[in-house]
Amino acid sequence: MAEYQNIFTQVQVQGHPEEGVPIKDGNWGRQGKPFFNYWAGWFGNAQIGPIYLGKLGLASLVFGTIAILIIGLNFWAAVNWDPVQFIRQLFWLGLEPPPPEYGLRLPPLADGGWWLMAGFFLTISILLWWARVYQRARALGMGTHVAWAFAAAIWLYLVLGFIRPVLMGSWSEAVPFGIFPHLDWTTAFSIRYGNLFYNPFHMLSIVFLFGSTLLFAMHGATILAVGRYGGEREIDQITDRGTASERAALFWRWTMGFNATMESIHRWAWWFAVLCVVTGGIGILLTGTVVDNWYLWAVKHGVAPPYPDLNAIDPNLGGAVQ
Ligand code: 07D
Ligand code: 07D
Repeated sequence: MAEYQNIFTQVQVQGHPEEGVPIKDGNWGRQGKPFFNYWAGWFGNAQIGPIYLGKLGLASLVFGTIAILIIGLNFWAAVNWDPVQFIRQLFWLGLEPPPPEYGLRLPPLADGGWWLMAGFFLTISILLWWARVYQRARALGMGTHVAWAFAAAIWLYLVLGFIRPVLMGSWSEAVPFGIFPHLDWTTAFSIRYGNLFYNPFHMLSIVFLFGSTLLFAMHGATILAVGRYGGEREIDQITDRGTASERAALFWRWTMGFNATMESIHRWAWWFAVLCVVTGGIGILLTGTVVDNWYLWAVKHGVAPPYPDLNAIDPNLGGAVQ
């Protein structure tokens, strides 16, 4: 009985390494001699490699490496090239965007120029990786769902670091590079614009974030629970509904009156994940461009009750009491 209470993969099948389907002419070959790793087998497939690098993959890695080098060297310079301090302070080091006086102009390197350059290279790298994801899916005759989900995340990334700063007319609006500095930016952004909790798109984004984890837990748990009937062979279960699929569906229909299907649960998952960043991007785009203070916006629209006068201070009015 207990063997079916599976959390980690317990059965590892190892045969000859699988090279994968042949690729059409004109594409690169696959790199690396495949090997097996026992620990990889606990979490996924025990076979590591070969990997398809390709022109896009290589170009993306080159641009990404340049971005990381610019960021890393700036961090290191900030601690006077001391390697020990670099490691100790790594989480606190930051590469900041240019100050507001430069607007969208090119700033000197030491005054945000490096930030602009790193952002440029990072963005190229991410876009190239997106194209690679798209092309690899097409080459395998798959749908491009992964690429479009990734595009949704890139939308939020571009809103945060490019589209909104351009609309606001200043690079200084963008996010700094750095572990804690980017968290400080996130808090400062919320405070500056009157508390992001009152932004309805932040609310929606949270719904989809929390919803994604809930759906992921429900789906993962359900499939593991019917593992003894081959439930994880999901495609078989869609085309030839076996007892695993029937039981999984009945479980939810009997528990909550409604059940997803073997196919639709993956559409639920895709949409929840995608909508988290799509709604989030809309929320950030509206902030400072259309709405200057989400708390006051919420009061105006009957979302939040007006607090006693003394508590509502609008930072945009230099701290004047509303
Ligand atoms: C688990 C897949 C693996 C990915 C990982 C991230 C880097 C950055 C760069 C030192 C789930 C790799 C990280 C390559 C190294 C330098 C310069 C994905 C998984 C492990 N954040 N954020 C993190 C990014 C924003 C926020 C962690 C990126 C916004 C909060 C990590 C972006 C806002 C918290 C990180 C980005 C925001 C974090 C873990 C880009 C609002 C945390 C991420 C490109 C959305 C958490 C110390 C993770 C933390 C955290 C990376 C953008 C808020 C460093 C790359 C501006 C509140 N963010 N973030 O697991 O522990 O993602 O921070 O937009 O609490 Mg962030
Ligand atoms: C960042 C998409 C871009 C990432 C890409 C990845 C690499 C690395 C490396 C593989 C994450 C590129 C990857 C380069 C490759 C390797 C190794 C997705 C990103 C392309 N908030 N908040 C959100 C909550 C507060 C604030 C979203 C909760 C406060 C700001 C989410 C709370 C303040 C922003 C969310 C809370 C505040 C957000 C992010 C609770 C701070 C955003 C969704 C309970 C004091 C972002 C509309 C996401 C957004 C965002 C959750 C509180 C500020 C739902 C649960 C009130 C400024 N918040 N938040 O998936 O979209 O991000 O807002 O308190 O910008 Mg928030």
